Order: sequence, then C-alpha cells, then structure tokens
Amino acid sequence: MPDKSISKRFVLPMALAIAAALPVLAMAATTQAAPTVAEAEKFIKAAEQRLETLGINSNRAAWVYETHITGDTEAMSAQASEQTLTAASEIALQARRYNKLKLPADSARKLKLLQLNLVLSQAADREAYTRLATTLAGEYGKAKYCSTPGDASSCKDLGQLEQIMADSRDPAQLKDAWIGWHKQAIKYKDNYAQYVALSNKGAREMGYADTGALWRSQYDMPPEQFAAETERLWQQVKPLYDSLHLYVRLKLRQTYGPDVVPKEGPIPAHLFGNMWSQTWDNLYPLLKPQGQNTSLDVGEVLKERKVDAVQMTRFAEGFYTSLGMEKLPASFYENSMLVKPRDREVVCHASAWDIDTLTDVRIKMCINPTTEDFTTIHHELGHIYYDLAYRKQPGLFKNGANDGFHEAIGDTIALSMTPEYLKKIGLLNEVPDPSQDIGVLLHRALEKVAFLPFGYLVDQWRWQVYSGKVEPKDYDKLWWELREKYQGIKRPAAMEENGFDAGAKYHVPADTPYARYFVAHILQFQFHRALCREAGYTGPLNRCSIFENKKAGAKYQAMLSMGQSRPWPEALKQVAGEEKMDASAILDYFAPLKVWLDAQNKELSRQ
Ligand code: X8Z
Ligand code: ZN
Repeated sequence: MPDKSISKRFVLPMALAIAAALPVLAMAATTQAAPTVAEAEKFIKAAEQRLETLGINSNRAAWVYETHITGDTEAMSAQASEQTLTAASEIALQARRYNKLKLPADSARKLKLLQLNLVLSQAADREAYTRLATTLAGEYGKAKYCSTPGDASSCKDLGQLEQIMADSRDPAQLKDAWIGWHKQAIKYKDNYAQYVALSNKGAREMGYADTGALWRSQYDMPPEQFAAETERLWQQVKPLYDSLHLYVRLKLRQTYGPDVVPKEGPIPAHLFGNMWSQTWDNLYPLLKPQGQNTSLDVGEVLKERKVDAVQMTRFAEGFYTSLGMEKLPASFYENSMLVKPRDREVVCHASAWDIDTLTDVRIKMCINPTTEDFTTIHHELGHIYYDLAYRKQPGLFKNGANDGFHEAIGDTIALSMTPEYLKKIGLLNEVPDPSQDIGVLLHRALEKVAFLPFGYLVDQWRWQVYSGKVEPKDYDKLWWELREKYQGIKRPAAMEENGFDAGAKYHVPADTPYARYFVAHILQFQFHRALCREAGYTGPLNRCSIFENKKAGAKYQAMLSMGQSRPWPEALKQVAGEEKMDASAILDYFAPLKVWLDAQNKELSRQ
C-alpha cells in the first residue's frame, strides 16, 4: 500500500471506480440475512486482493507526482488515490456486515483492519478530499522563501534554509530563515482547514468521533488507552529532557548572551540548529564538554572523500547485510531518487516506498553528505528491510506491527553506529577511549532526547484540531501553547496574522500521523537493549553495536517478518521478551549523561 512508512493508511489501493453505489450497499447490508463465516472469509480474501492490486497503481502515480511535481502528475495522482479511497470506503462499509461473526483470529484481525479507514460515500467529497491531500503535499514540496520578492535569485528552498539553520550562529540570519520558511504555510492554510473538515466527515461516516480518534485506534487498544500510554511515557522521560534543556539554555546563554537567551521561560525557537527545533545535534560544537574532541560527526569525512549518495546508501545497506539480511534488489538502485534533481520540483522530505509489496522498493531522498542524512538513510532502509521481510505475509498484514515499529527499525540500527563501528568502516579516524563517552552521549541526546517533546506534541495539536476544539484562527495559538509547554521554546517573533506555523512541518500538510515517531523513539531503545542482549553484550548500552552479529540479526528479522499479522505487543515480545512500551531503556542508555548534566547544570548555574 502507499508508502506505508510515511503515508496514510486510509488512502488504500484500488482499481475500479464504483462511485455512487456506496449508500445503497450500506443499506443492503442491513436488510440481508445473517452472513456465514465462509462468506466473511470470501469477502476478506477478495477485498485483500483488490486493495493490494489497486495499491500498486496509486503508489506509482504518487511516486511520479512526488518526484516530478506538475499539474498533470498532480491530477493523475489525485485520481489514483480517489479510486483507492472509493474502494477502501466501499470495503470498510461492507465489512461491518461480518462484525458479529466469530471468525478465526487472522480473519477477525483482517476484518478489523479493513474498518480502520475513513469512508466518504459522496463522490464529490472523495474528489475534493484526494485533490486537497495531493495539492497540499505538492505545495509544501514547492515552497520557497524569496527574501527579495520578485527576485528569483533571492529564493531559497527548504534544503537551503535548513542549511542556514544548521550552520549559522547569527541570530538575525537564523530568525530571517526561520520566519521566511514559516510564512510559506499561510498559503495553504485554507486548503488544510477544508481538508480537515472532509477528513472528519469521513471518520464520522465510519463511526469514529473524528480523524484523531481514528488515528489513535490503530494500536491494538482503545484510543483513550493509547493516549494515556503516550502520556505515561512522556512523564517517564521528562526529567531527562528537562536536564538537557537546562544545560542547552546555560550554554546558549554563553554563546548568544542574556539578551537573546532568557534565564527562565521558553527559549527562542530559531537557536537550536534545526528549523523545527526537533533535533539539536547541529549545536554539538557549541555544547560539547571541555576536553572532548570526538563526536559522531562523519560529515567532514564524507565531504572530503567525496562519498556520493549511492555510496552513502551502500554503507547503510552494508549494515543490514552484516546482520544476515538480504542485499537490496538491483531495482532499488535503479528506481530510487537519491539526489535532488536540478530540473524539476520534487518533494524532498525523505520517504520509503513499497511500490508492489514484493521487491519493487525505493527511497526518495535529497541526500547531502552530512551526518544527519547518513543517519536518515539508515532510517529509510529500516522501512525498506521491514517491507522486504514481511512480503510473504498476506496483503493486509504487509505493514508494521504498528506505525511506531516501522519508524523504529532503522533508528535502532543507527544506534549501533558507535564510534567503533564508524572506525571499522573507515569513516572515523580514531576510536575514542571511554573517557570520551560523555561527548558521544551528549551528541546522541541532542538527537534523541531533544526530539521527545516534539514527537509528542505534534499530534497533541492535531488531535485537538481534528476534534474541532480549535478553529483555524487559533491554530497558531494552540501550536505555541504546546511548543512552550512541552519543548520549552517560543516563537522568535510575534505571531503572524492568520499564521499557520504547524503547517511548516512536512507531516501536517502531508497529513502523516506523528505520534509514531514518539513511540519509535521509545521503542528503538527497547529494541537496541534487547538485540545487544541477544548478541551477548553486557557493557554500557551506548557502546554496543550489533554490526556483523548474525544472532541479533536473526532475532530482529523474525520480528520484521511478522509484519502486522499479530497485535504489536506480540511482536515486541518476540524481540524483547516484554509486552509493554517502556522508557527505562532510553533512561538506562542516557543514565551516565543525566548524572553529568545535573552536575554541569549546578556548576553553570552558579557562574
Ligand atoms: O519524517 C521522518 C523520516 C521519514 S518517515 C525522514 N522523520 C521525522 C521527521 O523528519 O520529522 C524521522 C524522524 C522524525
Ligand atoms: Zn520513517
């Protein structure tokens, strides 16, 4: 189905457009005689096949659109998703007819999955919905900030603006890039608001309170329980985040001075080295402990040695094959988009695509020789290896145990990119001795711990938007309340008239759920801890790499190949022997850093 990693599972595959029949079918379901188990199984099988075949069509159309944005490709992609939605809607409604039957476990699970969809029974709604969804993705992809309006040479795309956010230490320049980008989203705010209304209509037709409730229903537990679980995890990790936030504040005050960085209260969002302040590792050179000279930074080496995008991808593939996993099919390299094309508009945000749910897998990414992109390739290949591992499952089970699992697979591998590993593959000159661990841990925390509140709050915002509790005029107000509450950051300038800052983050216009990344940031440490244990490793978690360990690889592969065939706690149990999401793994991993941060904070606060 479409690019499971990053797209919506509600826009499922399809081929035959059968529009206006929907309400009739829904009614027919209530008047017919009680169905039998055999009928239900026949229905499920047919639905599964139909959706799988038709998905290929909409995947291809979406791929062509996102790698070559034009009016034509937009229209074709929207049309393909509409056909998909039509089929998925029809099937979801028909599936209800079998809900009261006692079915074998696999069939019952499939029947449930078929109903985790929005349903739009009016053809006009489906057309408007898929057109808006497609347009929004393209608008984000094409957006540029032109500092001198009308002068094309002053225009910068997101990649260029992100580079400024990462490298510049000039608050005025950072603020300009930050505001310039965030203003772009205003252009599609109306489209987004219309899209939200239609999406909710679809969720309600299927019996969900709203789209947020539908999203929260995808975790093998009641939606309220999922919300409570994520809150529990957030409370577990908050003290660690608070220590990091204070340390960063104290160090940023040294760099930018007390006029720019306040002693208390939220810190301006443009100072974290990232457009969304979601990861802070670009600040490492400013924040690194005294006497620490190693880091996980491979950017310089990649640039110096002119390692290109294909070679970077080969390095990542090499990690997976070292675990005993298969080589990527040749078609992966033939079909993927690894470099930003110069002659056309594309959606650069990295994504992994399972085009035909067999071996036509691809990634789409605008790779630059940076540490961040090197890590992201490992992330994307995690999606790809998951896709490949579950390709023998029936169509409806060809997905992650939950979407957080999908996001955690490659990140787990990237946690094994220790200095020792980087030295082994020739990307680092020296292996640091254990006295340098704090620097390495801090670098990791700036990537992983810094992300947690952002990973949590994006869907706190969206759940409220979908619930109707907040109207478009208050989108920004809520967004900044949450950014302040969870991340402890504030807008670098007053809010814009009718602004749409949330829309400046890819996943909002692309309508990709975000709680998955929060879940993934907890799970990946659980996976890492379990795989290190499987490899027979007993030392500190930050020094463990499962590179070349076939035993750990086999354990991982066994979980991957289950796909979505069982509730996710069983998949977790398979790999980690535990059934609950648990932040103790991430806390263990960073325990030495927490002690160090608290001591530093005491010291620095005195100065
Ligand atoms: O969107 C992504 C991946 C594709 S699934 C590149 N990530 C989130 C983001 O960039 O905001 C990975 C981590 C968080
Ligand atoms: Zn991903």
